[in-house]
Amino acid sequence: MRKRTRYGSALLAALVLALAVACAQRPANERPPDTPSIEELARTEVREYQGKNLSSIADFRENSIKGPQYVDRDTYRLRITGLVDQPRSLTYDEVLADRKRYKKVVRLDCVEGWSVDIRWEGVLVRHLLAYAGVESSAKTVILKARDGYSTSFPVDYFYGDRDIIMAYRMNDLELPAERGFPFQLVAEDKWGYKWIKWIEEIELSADEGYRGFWESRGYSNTGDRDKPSFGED
Ligand SMILES: Nc1nc2c(c(=O)[nH]1)N[C@H]1C(S)=C(S)[C@@H](COP(=O)(O)O)O[C@H]1N2
Ligand SMILES: [Mo]
Repeated sequence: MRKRTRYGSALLAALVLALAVACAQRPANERPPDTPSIEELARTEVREYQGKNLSSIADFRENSIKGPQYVDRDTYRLRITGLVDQPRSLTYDEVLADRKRYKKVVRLDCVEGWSVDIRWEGVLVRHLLAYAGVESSAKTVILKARDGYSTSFPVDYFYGDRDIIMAYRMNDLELPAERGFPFQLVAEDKWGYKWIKWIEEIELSADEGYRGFWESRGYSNTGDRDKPSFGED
C-alpha cells in the first residue's frame, strides 16, 4: 500500500516535471491555446480619434520573417546592452513602471504598398537609453527581436524632434502577439521594416555600418519613408 503511494507520487512528480519542461520549451512561434484571434480582439479596439478614423489592428498584413511570436509576459526581459554605463534587464512591468506614457497617431507604411494609421501608446526610447546611460562612443542603436529579426538607427534618431516611442498598446488595446507583444518600435518617418516587433534587446554599438535583417538584404539602412526603400544606401 505504502509502496504504491510512493510510486504514485513519484509518477505525479515526473508528470509535473515533464509538463513544466514541455511548457518552458514551447517555441515562441507556437500559438498558446487560449490566445484570442486578431478578429476577436478587433471588436474591442478604438477606431476613431479626434474625429479621424483609425485603421484596425486586423488591417496589417502579417508577413513577419518567422510568423507571429508568442512571448511569455512572466519570463520576458528587455535587455539594454553594449556601450552603456549600466547594462539593464527589465521585466515587462518594470519597462512600464513610473515611465511617462506617450500616445500618438502614427502611420506605418510597408514597402509592399499598404499603410495603417494607428493610435499608439508607449514609452520614450530615450528614457530607456538614459536609464542604462549611453556612452559617448556609442553611435548606433541596434534593436533585436525574439524571431532573430533586427534593425538599427543612429543614436541621434532618438534625440531628434520626434518623440520616438516603443509601443505596448495600440488603439487602446494591449499589443496582440501578432502585432509585436510586448513591444513594437514606432519608427516615425521610417519604412515598416524599421518598426521592429517583439523587441527584447536594445544594444548600443560603435558600428556605424551595422545592417539589420532587411537592410543586409538590400533595403535602405536609413529606411526613410520619403526615399526609395531599396538600394540607395
Ligand atoms: N521582429 C520582427 N519585426 C518586424 C518584422 C519581422 O519580420 N520581425 N517585419 C517588419 C515589417 S516588414 C513590417 S511592414 C512591420 C509590420 O508588420 P506586420 O504587418 O507583420 O505586423 O513589422 C516590422 N517588424
Ligand atoms: Mo514591411
